[in-house]
Amino acid sequence: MAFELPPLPYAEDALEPHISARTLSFHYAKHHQAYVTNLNNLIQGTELENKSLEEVIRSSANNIDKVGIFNNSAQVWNHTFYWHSMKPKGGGEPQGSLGDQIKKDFGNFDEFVKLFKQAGVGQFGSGWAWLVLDKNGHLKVTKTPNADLPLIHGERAILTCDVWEHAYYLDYQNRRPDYVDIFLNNLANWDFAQKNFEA
Ligand code: MN3
Repeated sequence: MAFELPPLPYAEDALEPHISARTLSFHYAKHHQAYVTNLNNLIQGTELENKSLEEVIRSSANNIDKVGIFNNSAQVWNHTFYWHSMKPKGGGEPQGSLGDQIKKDFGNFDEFVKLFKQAGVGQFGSGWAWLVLDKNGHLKVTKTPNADLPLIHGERAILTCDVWEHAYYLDYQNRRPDYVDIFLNNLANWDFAQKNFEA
């Protein structure tokens, strides 16, 4: 059973003016689709064919013979998670138990913002900025290169921002800091993050 490109949780122009329909269209219909297509081609006829996406990711992680499978399966997962990490009229400070835990683990929301921005801007080359729940139940900000993701580090993903150039270059060119600011101020989907926190 082949993997399929999951539907976007909103229209391609829903995040304008912050992320253009042109960016979202290329990112979803070309990049995300390519990871799905590549993954299906790589696992066709192998023992991974009928595994869940998470199982494929775990079994190919840190395996020199399965680098392509890991990269594509992880990127399929990362992008689906990223679409849900944003929403129209998102951003700002979260309320509820996640908001409380952020204050507890980071001291205050501004400190989280500072660390998340540092992670996104400071990731050299392609990668991801994350809010995760670590093994000890503490919230942490991390960054990962390329397709790497919290799942294989024993951490639970709560929220992510894609900082590959394809995520922002058409709209922001080299201004990655502006894109990460906009993500935090106008796009971050704290309802989704709260669900991941409670899960
Ligand atoms: Mn991407």
